[in-house]
Amino acid sequence: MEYNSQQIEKKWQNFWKENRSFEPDNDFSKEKKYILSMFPFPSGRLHMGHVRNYSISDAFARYYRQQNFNVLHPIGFDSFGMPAENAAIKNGSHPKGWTYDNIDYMKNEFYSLGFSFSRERELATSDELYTKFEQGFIIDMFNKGLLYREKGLLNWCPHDQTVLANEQVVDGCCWRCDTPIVKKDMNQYYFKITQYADELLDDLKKLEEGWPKQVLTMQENWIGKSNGLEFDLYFDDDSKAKLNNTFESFDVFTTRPDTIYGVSYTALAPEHKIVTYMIENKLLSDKVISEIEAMKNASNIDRQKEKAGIDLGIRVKHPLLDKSVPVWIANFVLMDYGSGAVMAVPAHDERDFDFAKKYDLEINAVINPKEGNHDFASSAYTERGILFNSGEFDGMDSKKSQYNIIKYFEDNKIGKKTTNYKLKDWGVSRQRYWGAPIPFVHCDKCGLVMEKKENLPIALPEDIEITGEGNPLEKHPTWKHCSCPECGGEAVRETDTMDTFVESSWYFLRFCADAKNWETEAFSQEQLKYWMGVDHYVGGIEHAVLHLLYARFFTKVFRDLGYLDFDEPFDRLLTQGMVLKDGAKMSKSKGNTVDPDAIIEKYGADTARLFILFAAPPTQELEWNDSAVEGAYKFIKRFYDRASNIVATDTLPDIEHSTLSKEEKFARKKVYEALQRANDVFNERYTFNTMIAGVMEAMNALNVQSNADVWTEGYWILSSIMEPVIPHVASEISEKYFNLNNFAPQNILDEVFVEDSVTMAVSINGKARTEIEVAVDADKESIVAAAKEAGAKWLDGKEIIKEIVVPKKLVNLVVKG
Ligand code: ANZ
Ligand code: ZN
Repeated sequence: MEYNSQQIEKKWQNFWKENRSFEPDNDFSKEKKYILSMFPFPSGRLHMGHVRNYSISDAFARYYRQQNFNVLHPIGFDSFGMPAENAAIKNGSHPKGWTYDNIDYMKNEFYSLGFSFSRERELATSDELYTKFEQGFIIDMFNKGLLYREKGLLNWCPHDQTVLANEQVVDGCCWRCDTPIVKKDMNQYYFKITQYADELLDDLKKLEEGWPKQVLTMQENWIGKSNGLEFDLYFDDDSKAKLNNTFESFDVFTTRPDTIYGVSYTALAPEHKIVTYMIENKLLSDKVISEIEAMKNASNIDRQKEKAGIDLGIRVKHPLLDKSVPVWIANFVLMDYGSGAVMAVPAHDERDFDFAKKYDLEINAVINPKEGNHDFASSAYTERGILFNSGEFDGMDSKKSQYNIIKYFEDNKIGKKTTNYKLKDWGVSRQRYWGAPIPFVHCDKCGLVMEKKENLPIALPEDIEITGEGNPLEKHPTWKHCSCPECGGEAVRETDTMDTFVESSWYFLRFCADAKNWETEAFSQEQLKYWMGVDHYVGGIEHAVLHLLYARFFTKVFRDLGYLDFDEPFDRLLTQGMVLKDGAKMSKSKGNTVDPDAIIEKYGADTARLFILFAAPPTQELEWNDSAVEGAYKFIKRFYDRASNIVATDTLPDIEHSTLSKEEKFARKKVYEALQRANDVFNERYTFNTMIAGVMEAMNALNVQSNADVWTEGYWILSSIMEPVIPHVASEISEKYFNLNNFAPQNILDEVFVEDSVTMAVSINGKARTEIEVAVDADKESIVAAAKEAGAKWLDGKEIIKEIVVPKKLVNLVVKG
C-alpha cells in the first residue's frame, strides 16, 4: 500500500484525542515521569525551534509510556506580554483576541505534529483563573516581606514604554526590541530574590548531575558572590569644609585587601550621593555637570569600554598610611554594586590602571610575582604574589595577607569582612496593559494595601484603548477606582502589571492539578508530591539565567510559604541547540525560516520529527537540510512498505536462533543492538540520532534475508523503538500486524549476540590466501583440516612442515618447495 502521511496522521491524531490517550493516570502507586518542555509564547505560528523542542520532549514522553510509566507531559502558553500590545498598536487588534487566536492556531499545529500532550491540563497564563492564583501568591509574598515597593533608577525601554529588569537588558538594549535603554527614576515593585542568593548558589550543587555544566556556571556568575573587605574612607579637613561638613566619609568594597597599600586614588559612581550633593549645591561647574549626566545615561556596558573620569577636587585619608589620595568620579564604577565607590589600585587592577594612565595618576606597586618580575609601567599585575611596600605585611603572600589585613581592620574597628552579590532584587512591575495586574490598592488614608483574597482575580478590563503612549490601565476611565479593602474609602488600584516571568516561574506546578481540583486550587498537594520534580525539562539555553533562576527562586519561596516541600523544581535539564539554515540561526528577521506547516503538508509530521531527531544530537546545533528531509521521508516510506514482510501475530514469534542462516542471525543481532542502543539513549545519553542510525542499520540487515519470523520480530521491536520518533506510522503498522501496547521489548536477548562461528584468515608461507568459517569452539585439528581444504590450490601436493593457529584469527601453513 502507498504511504499516505496525511491519511495516517489524521487518523491517529483523532484516535488519540478520542481515546484520551495521553492523559496521566491518577494511580499514584505507579512509577512516574514528568516530562516538560518550556512552554511557548503564542506569537502566531510554530517555528522550527518549537518543533525541535517538543519533538525531544515527546520522544521522552512516549518512550516512558511504552515502559509503563505514568507520564505527565503537559503544555501551556506563556500568553501575557508586550507583543500582543504591539500587535494591537500596529493592526488595531485586541491583545486578548490576538493572543487567543494565536493559541488556537498553534494548538492545532501541535496536534498536527502528533505531540502527546495532556489536553486536559492545557493552560494559558493570561486565563483569569491563572491570574487569580498568582495574585494570591503575590499577596502572600508581600506579607512575608518578599515583595516591596521602592523608588529607584530603572531601565526604561522608550520603544516598549516600560521598565525592564537588569536581566532583560542585553548589551545596553531591550531584550525584545533592541532599543537602547535609558535610566528613569520611578517606583517599582521588587521581589527579594537577593534574600535567596546563597541558597540559589549552594543548591546548584544538587543539580550537578542533571543540569548542563554551562547553565550552572552561568547561574553562578549571575549570582556573582564575592567576599572582601568593606571600610570607610575619611575626608581630610579641607575637603570636609568644601562639602559644608555634610559628609565625614564614604565606604568602599574591595575583593583585594592585599593591595591596600597600593591605593593611589578613589573613585565614585556618577550616581553616588556625594556627587549628587555636589551637583545640587553648585560645587561643580555646569560643564562638569553635563559630563556627569552623560555618564549616567550611558549603558552599563558602554561605561566599561572607554574610561572617563572627573577629578572632584576633594581628598580622603589613606586608612593605613599617613597620606591622602584624590577622589574622582569614574564611569566604570556602578552605583548598584557594592557601595558604588572603589579604592583604586592601578598597579594591580586593569581598569584602575587604564584610568590612571589616562589621567596621569600615581601607580604604586605593592605585590610582586612569586617568581620573576613584572613591568609595572606597562600593565597591571593582577595575579596573587608577595607583598612589599606594605608595612608589617611585607613578605606575606596575598592569600595570607588578605586574612590578616581583614583581621587588622576588624580588630581596629575600621572595617569589616563582607560578601557582595551581583544578583539584584527582581523588579517586576511593568507599565503595560497585557499582564497580570498587581493586586494592590493605594489609599490616601491607609497607604499601600492589599486587595482581599476573596476579590481575586483583579481582572483586566477589556474596553481599553491602546495607543502606545502611556499605560492603558492608567488612562481607563473607571477601572482603577475602587474602594479601599481596609477602610472602605475611595482608593486607586495599582495600574502596573507583572513581568511575564512571574507566570513562567510557577506554571510547572500548576500542571499538578487535574479536573477535580483545577478550578479550586492552584495545584493539589497530592499531585505535587507525586509528580514533582520535573524528570526531564527541555528548552533553550537562552533561559539559563532568567527563567531558570526565577523558577528556582519561586520554588524556594513557595516552600517557605508552606505550599510545597522540595527545594528544586527541575531534576534534569536538557538544553537543545539552535536550528540553523544556511549557517545562520533560523529567524524571521533573517528571512531564512522553514514553515513547519509546509513540511507537514508535503511530507507529514513523522518526517519532520524524524529529520529533526536524526540530523543532530539534541544539544547541538541543527542545520536544516532539504535533501536530508527528503531522505527522512524516503526512510519512512520504505519502513511502511516493507512492513508487508510481516506476518500478523498476537505474540512475538518463537525463533530457534541456532537454526538460522548467517544473514538471519545477523539481522536479529542488528535488531537487538538497535534496542540496546535505544535503552541507552533514553537512560543516559539522549543522542536520538545514534538510536535512529541503529534502526536504519537493522532495517538494512533485515532486508537481505527473507525469514518471515525474523521480519516480524524485527519490525515489532523496531516499530516500538521508533514510535517515540514517528508515532503515526509506527502506530499504523502496529495496528495491522501486532499490538505495540502488548509488548515493551525491554529484554535484550543475549543469545543473538553470541557468535557461533568465526572467520579466520588462511595464509601460506605468511602470505594471505583465503578465509575459512569455523565454529567458535572448533579444535586445532579441524581448523587445520578446513584450512588445507580451502587452500588446496596453493598447496598443490607440497609438504607442510608447520601449522600455526592463532585462535579466532588466522591459520598459517608453512610448506617446503
Ligand atoms: C581594589 C582592588 C584592587 C580591586 C585590585 C580589584 C583588584 P568582584 O570580584 O566582581 O566582586 N568594585 C567594587 N565596587 C565596584 C563598583 N560599584 N563598580 C565597579 N567596580 C567596583 O569585584 C570587586 C572589585 O571591583 C573590588 O575590588 C573593586 O575593586 C571593584 F587589585 O578594590 B577592587
Ligand atoms: Zn484605606
